[in-house]
Amino acid sequence: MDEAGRGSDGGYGLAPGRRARLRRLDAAHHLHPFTDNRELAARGTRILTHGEGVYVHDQDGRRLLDAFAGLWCVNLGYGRRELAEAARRQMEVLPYYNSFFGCTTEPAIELAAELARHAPLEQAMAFFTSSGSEAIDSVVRLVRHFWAVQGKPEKSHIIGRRNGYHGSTVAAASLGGMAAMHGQGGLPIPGIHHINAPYWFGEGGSLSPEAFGLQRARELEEKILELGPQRVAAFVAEPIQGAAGVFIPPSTYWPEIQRICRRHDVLLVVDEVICGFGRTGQWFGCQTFGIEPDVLVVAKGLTSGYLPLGAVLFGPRVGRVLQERGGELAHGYTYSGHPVCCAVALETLRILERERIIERCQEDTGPYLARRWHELGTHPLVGEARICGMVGALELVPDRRVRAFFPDRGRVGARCRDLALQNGLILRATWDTMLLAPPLIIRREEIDELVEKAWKALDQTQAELARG
Ligand code: PXG
Repeated sequence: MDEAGRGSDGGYGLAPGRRARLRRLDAAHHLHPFTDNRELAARGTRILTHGEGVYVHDQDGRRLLDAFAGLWCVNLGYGRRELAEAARRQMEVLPYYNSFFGCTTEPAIELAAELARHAPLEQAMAFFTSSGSEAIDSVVRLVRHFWAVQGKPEKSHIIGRRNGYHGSTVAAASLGGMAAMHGQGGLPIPGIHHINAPYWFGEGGSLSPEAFGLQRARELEEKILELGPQRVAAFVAEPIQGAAGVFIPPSTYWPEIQRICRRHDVLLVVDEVICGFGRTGQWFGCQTFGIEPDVLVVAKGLTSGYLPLGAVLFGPRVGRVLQERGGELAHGYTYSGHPVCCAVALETLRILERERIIERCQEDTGPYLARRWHELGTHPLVGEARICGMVGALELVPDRRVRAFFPDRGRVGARCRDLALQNGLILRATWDTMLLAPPLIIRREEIDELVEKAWKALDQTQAELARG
């Protein structure tokens, strides 16, 4: 790297002195989320400096293909000037006003209406938050309120899934089914229950995917009957479980869940924080899986990750009750309907439509990515390659003829992730499952590069395993 910090591949990194100073300050003053902070302080953090398209650049001026869209969110890719422009315009006109006390702003109104136009809900009503976690917390409070104002305060229990991920606030982490998260901070809170996930590769045993999907869906009915349907407010689930390892459910799963929720009058809340806005090849995961939810939760791709924004979208049944019989909603955030975030979301939705990005994923890049991803499925280290639209996973296994994990789960996945990074590719690992969620704007030649680099990382991982 030269004095200006120009790296070998032409990207601008950080000059060595500045890089060292930033790392020192980071280690001294910054606690990182989902990170062993002692280990990180010793190693030194990786500092990303800028990005364009599907690439980000790091402190050393290395250009990395981001096959994980930041954190499942930068769907339009990096460096979109229109989004920066939308934020700048709104900041100049009106940087902030609240949606309390009978007020709101133009972008909040327009965005609520646009979301209602796109969402697979009739006459949707939006409640805005700053994140997916806050949106899930809002769901917990507002669905309980929905039943309470109809004279059913006891209909308050909420069912989620083991290894589901719905965020990190107290209610969202409780509703999620991550054991490590429940182990910190005294979770889960009361009134939250979990059933097993439709993770066929890991837990399907000798059942066919279809039979297994039905079996796992019927756990919901058992749980509802155990608690008593009159006490169950809602079931909350991701169309595809993302953070857990991209669990794409068998085809039998969602129709059965839908039937069970209807039969027992339990609200179906679908967490579209990852799946929403094109990730599964349609606007919403609900559409991909034919789900008709009562409530839908969005964040991440809503602004392509450019600003923090989430929303709960209520279908007519719940929305109307909250509006007409909910009284004063004793719930809300300073930044509910933040005009700058809403302006950026509006521009994000406009770009998705104008550039036909979701259609392109559906008709062209999605099928191409699927074909190339399945090629990775033939690698000797891979037990299964699965993909739905622009989200996928590879299961790394010791013997690809058997659906069984490595004994020391997580080590091989972490190694493969690190080797991919050395090759200039950002992939995420959950245990030994490699996860894929590139920006939706990824082009065919970038998909080729992604697959080539992933294959190389798999080869290198396998070579290391062979050496023992
Ligand atoms: N629901 C789902 C389905 C998510 O994936 C949230 C809610 C919470 O959103 P916020 O905006 O509060 O983070 C998420 C977030 C990972 C990882 O390791 C995934 C998420 C967040 C952090 C890490 O894959 N998803």
